[in-house]
Amino acid sequence: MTGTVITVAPTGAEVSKAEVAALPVTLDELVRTAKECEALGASIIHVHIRDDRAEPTLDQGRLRATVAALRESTDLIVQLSSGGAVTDPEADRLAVLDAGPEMASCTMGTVNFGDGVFLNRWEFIVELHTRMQERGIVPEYEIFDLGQLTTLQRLLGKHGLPAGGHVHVDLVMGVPGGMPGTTAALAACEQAIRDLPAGTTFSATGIGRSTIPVMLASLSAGGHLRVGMEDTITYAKGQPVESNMQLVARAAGFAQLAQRPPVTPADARSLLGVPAR
Ligand code: KMH
Ligand code: ZN
Repeated sequence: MTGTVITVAPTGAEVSKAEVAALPVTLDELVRTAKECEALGASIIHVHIRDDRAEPTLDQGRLRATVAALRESTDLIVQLSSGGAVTDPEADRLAVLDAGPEMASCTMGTVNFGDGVFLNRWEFIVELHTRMQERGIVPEYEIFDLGQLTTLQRLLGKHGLPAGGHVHVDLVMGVPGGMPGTTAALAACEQAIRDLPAGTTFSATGIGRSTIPVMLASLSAGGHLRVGMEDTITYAKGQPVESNMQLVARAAGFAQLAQRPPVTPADARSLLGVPAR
């Protein structure tokens, strides 16, 4: 596997539409973004949705409509966030799986998250993991701190491999409260990933100004990339991000320079154990 899986995380739950007008929050905006990012090299879309007031929501009807619209309009792997916003109750986060995504995120521990707490109790993690196993939904294990890789090792040891049999983690670096977005921290994670099942893959994203160091470190360590306005709203010092497409284009350019060009959604499915469409 020499190519790069590029995930776009276009919206998230934290950025305010009032402050960042380019943030895609309606279904139309999301679908248009998805199509354009696919054309630029993205193969996965990590989805958070918003309500009519552009506030984060886990409304089941909207989630289902979003999955259907993205599948209809693109070939991207649709990965729903089970993380939601820090205020979302566990029951609503589990119910995200009812919307029938191909993939969903599954965070490996509690972490301070700016002024909030992103709560992920062990029992909740086990429930998410086993429900995904039962339903054939492929998890992306979200890692905010080094020790969460050990939690993942414990989870797999006690409860078995995920649907599809392949383990894929995403290092979310530079969250205030989590690990820093540095080459040293990424290298420590890469070392710990070697203790996970053979063939485990990883992607990485750096929040805010750590986006470029993390992207370069991940490419050099054989990792994949996640970019998007969920994680980064400043393109360069004093220059706001214009669109998710701008971030995907930059990631695809770096991947090309690293001689690890973006892979297609079909190739990403085969790498990650997601059934072909
Ligand atoms: N919005 C964060 C509290 C995920 O999508 O799984 C959690 C998050 C992780 O974004
Ligand atoms: Zn997310």
